[in-house]
Amino acid sequence: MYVIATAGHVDHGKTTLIRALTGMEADRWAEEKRRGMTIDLGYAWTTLDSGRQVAFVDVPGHQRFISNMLAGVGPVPAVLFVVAADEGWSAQSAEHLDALDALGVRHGVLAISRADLGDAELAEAEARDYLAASPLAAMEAVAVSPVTGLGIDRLRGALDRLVSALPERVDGPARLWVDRVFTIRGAGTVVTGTLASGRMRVDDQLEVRPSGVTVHVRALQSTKTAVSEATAVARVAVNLRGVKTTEVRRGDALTAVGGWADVTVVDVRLTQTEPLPRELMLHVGSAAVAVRTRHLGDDLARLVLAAPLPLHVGDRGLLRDPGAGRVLAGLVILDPMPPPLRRRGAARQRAAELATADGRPDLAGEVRRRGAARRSDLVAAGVPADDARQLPSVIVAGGWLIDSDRWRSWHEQLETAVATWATAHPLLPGMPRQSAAATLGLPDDAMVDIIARDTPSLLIDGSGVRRRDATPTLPAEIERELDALVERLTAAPFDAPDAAALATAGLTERHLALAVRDGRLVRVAAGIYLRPEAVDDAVTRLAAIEQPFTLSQARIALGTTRRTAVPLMELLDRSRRTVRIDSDRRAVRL
Ligand SMILES: Nc1nc2c(ncn2[C@@H]2O[C@H](COP(=O)(O)OP(=O)(O)OP(=O)(O)O)[C@@H](O)[C@H]2O)c(=O)[nH]1
Ligand SMILES: [Mg+2]
Repeated sequence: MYVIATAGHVDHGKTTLIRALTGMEADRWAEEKRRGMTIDLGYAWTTLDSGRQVAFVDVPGHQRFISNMLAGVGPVPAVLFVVAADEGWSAQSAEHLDALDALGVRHGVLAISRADLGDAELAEAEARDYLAASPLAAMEAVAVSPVTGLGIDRLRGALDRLVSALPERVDGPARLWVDRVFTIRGAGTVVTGTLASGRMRVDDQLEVRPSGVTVHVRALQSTKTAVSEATAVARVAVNLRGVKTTEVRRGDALTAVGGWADVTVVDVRLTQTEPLPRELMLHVGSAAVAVRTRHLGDDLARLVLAAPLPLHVGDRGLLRDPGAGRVLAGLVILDPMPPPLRRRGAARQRAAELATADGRPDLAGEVRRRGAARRSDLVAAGVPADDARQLPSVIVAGGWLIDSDRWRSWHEQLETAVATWATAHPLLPGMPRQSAAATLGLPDDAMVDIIARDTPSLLIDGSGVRRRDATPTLPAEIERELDALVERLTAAPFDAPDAAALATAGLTERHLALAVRDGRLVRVAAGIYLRPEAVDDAVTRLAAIEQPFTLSQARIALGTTRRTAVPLMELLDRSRRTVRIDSDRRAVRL
């Protein structure tokens, strides 16, 4: 199926022409019929001579309903532009052309309508003047009059040629821009919209954005016919399970899970270079969202959205000033997840980074600009990452795609950072992840692990990153106290000093932990340290007494107190040197 939107000034004959082409009435509301004027979007369809099916989204021409017009045109790639022969080019002809221009619509047919009432040739010539500078300049024109039947067959032929130039389908994750929501008794919530990319099937799981509600497709219809699958671009009615009608509205999108993200900040290339007013409306698809603009330089700007939208690199939109009633610029999304601009000069630097970006997703370029990015984030931003492994400049590691130059320099920077850290903190076991991530400016703390594990000279564990050959040095007076402690434990192997004695000697947990790491002590329990030899020594002594033995007999054999004997015996149990016979007796394992 192909989808075409109408465009043109109020009363120029759009709806009448759609009726002549399809036999369907696009004005759905009683008020529209009474006033003879389109207020909201209308839908109709027909099959052309080639057998191709075309659905029309008929828009209102009246200036007051421009938002509805934009919601209709936003997701649609082609236009039936209607100008009345008797009235000629008019205010909303110009406004609609501005909108189509801004959205980059390049495919269209010009219908010079009401040809029975005026000079069609003159009207066409005039229209061509206005169209000359637009991407629609070369569209085919047909003079028509639904009243006399003039030109309708020629118009059908022109529409056939128009759609033959359109892509048969638009791939990518599904995104349907919602324009209508209603309830069908017995079936529940139905939304209709233009499926602008991807496909939908019955039973698919989808997300409603921006609400985030997860829904299932209960049934699908296209042109009032039940289908099991619809592919973009198409007009689709989706019967949903899992959502109330009050939870979806025009401007929302139904999206494939994992294919899209909630975007609130975008960097865009505009169709003009003038600085923009600060507050504008952004129109994309069927959505309209207030934005704050920030000029980055030349034709580049950053937009901060008042509400999130599912946007991809390359999406087209337009900025409108509702106060002035004017389309100010068209735009293409260059980056739907841009970095924050914090430092002075960051905007200019950002503009330089985006200088060559054109809205076509470029995986290597995206990874280079970011240094590193999660594969899933890139995919949700509209940058397919399937060939990441084929790109020489991209390293694939742990769900991340990393630029190879950045990867190398991060290795060097991490080694330097760890060395600097070790000098500044001789007693700490390693540089904490967060400090390392902050020093290198990494996008995520977990990246420290990925880099450290790939650096032969570094080790990473629960305490952080350190050099593999690191030997933290203790202050001289602490060394002396440790020597004294070891000497004391050599003379009396099981007479572990208590907490007070350790504190008096100035030995902290951290000092003792380093001595343990160096193999000078073992930690039996919190605050209880012995020489490593004491463990074997204890086993030998215990093996020499009668088996099994009680805790008290063990304590006597070792010449120690309960305070040391209890945790020491537990240590021997844990290391399977002794075995518990019952609640108070053990034996040495042979
Ligand atoms: N004589 C004649 N009248 C026409 C022709 N096309 C449309 N009209 C009349 O022009 C008036 C406006 O037609 P519509 O089709 O409602 O115009 P529209 O462009 O849909 O108007 P909006 O939706 O309000 O923007 C109606 O009274 C039509 O009957 C035509 O070819 N010849
Ligand atoms: Mg109409």
